[in-house]
Amino acid sequence: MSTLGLTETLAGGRRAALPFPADFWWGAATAAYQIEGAVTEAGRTPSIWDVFAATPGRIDDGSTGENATDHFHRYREDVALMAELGLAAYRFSVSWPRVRRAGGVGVNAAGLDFYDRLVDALLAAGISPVATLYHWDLPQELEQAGGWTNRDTAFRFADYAAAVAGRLGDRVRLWNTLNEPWCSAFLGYGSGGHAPGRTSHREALTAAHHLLLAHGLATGALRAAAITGQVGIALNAGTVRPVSNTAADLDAARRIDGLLNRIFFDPLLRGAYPADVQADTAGITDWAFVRPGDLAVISTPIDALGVNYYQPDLVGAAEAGATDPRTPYPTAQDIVFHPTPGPVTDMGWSIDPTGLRELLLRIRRDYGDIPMYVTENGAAYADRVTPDGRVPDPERIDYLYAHLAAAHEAIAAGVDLRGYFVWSLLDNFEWGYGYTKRFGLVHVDYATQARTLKDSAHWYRRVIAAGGVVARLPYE
Ligand code: IFM
Repeated sequence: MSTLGLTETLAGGRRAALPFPADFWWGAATAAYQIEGAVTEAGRTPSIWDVFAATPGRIDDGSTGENATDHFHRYREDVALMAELGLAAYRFSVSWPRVRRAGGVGVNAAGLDFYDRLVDALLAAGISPVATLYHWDLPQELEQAGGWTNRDTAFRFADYAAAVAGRLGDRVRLWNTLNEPWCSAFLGYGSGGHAPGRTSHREALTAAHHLLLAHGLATGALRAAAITGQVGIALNAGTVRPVSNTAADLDAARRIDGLLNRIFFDPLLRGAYPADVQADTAGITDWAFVRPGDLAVISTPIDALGVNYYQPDLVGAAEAGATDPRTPYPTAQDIVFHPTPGPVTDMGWSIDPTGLRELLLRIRRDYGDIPMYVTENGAAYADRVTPDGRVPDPERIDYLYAHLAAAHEAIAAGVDLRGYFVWSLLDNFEWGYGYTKRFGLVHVDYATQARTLKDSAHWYRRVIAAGGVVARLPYE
């Protein structure tokens, strides 16, 4: 990676106020269930999200991903939008229920055909394909067999990874085995806010381990398939801050950091679970699900780490009655999450780019100089198309500007950051919030499926063209 200098001259004689390395991947990300629709086409089988979303009361607006943004049929139009933005890379997820055949015997070639066409379209547009193998859409059949609490699911995932690698392994440039396994485990099996909606802290911890095992097995399967790209995982890691320096608040921050970050980083990058997390959760599980050899599989070296960052956490010891009874954190019954002072997005998430810089530096300090990508970062706002056909979203431009500036600082401080993916390319199905939250660079009218570039998309196009952040202001 080149050393950054503020006076670096960019191609065409233009200067970027915050220039990034010349080979930096400017990207955008999506996930299958959030955009594809076409849930019964080409042999796709049901996923846990089809079942969860169809359950009354689970999704704020009562919607599902049945049609979503119809990307399954409109992917060529969407790739053309990516090309218009000048994206260097596009991170999408492969839907396991599209690739798995009912009953689990063999592979659904028609499902793989879709991703084959997508990857070819990306390459034809000069965009590097980045594939995530699991972005939360477990085949429902596997959930009926125990889901991620069943160790066998990890082995089925490795089979699936091998099948996808057999088809796309010659063209995908970067693989993410899993997206945000914390959400799959602790929201899916702990708080129940995500599919499959189970509420057992013991099951959540079991699921976390089996997800990690699945990652390690899949990493081996990808490499055995002689893929040409790199392998990594995308974690929703966070910066956890104590609300004060009292011993109780410091301990609350240690425990949340353990259950959000170290429970994944340590086995992946050090080959061991953190002893304090195991001790803290000893009353919930005996960790017997960790079998001899598992940690060696989980710590199979990866090429790059993906970091999904949205906001920091501010935590402290709880006052009586202040805790969230449905906390996803197994040992957080006496911990409270405080709002970080300052502005928030439409999700109510605090806007604090210093958390991103801190997180990237912390990973490097504690786990070594591993190549990293910001695999997700972005903000939801209540965007509207104006009568003149524009979508003004100055807050999103501010958010992206500030986080890119933080990423730039991290690179300048020595972090080997190789790319940045805006979440998201398109407005989409935001899980439990349905279609009520808009994260896209591109506005989607769900009635007509019309796509409109928001001001932030025009701004991002200029950033990409200049190779760095040129201005905080909207586009010219
Ligand atoms: O939409 C999600 C995405 O699927 C995973 N990371 C966070 C995003 C915003 O909530």
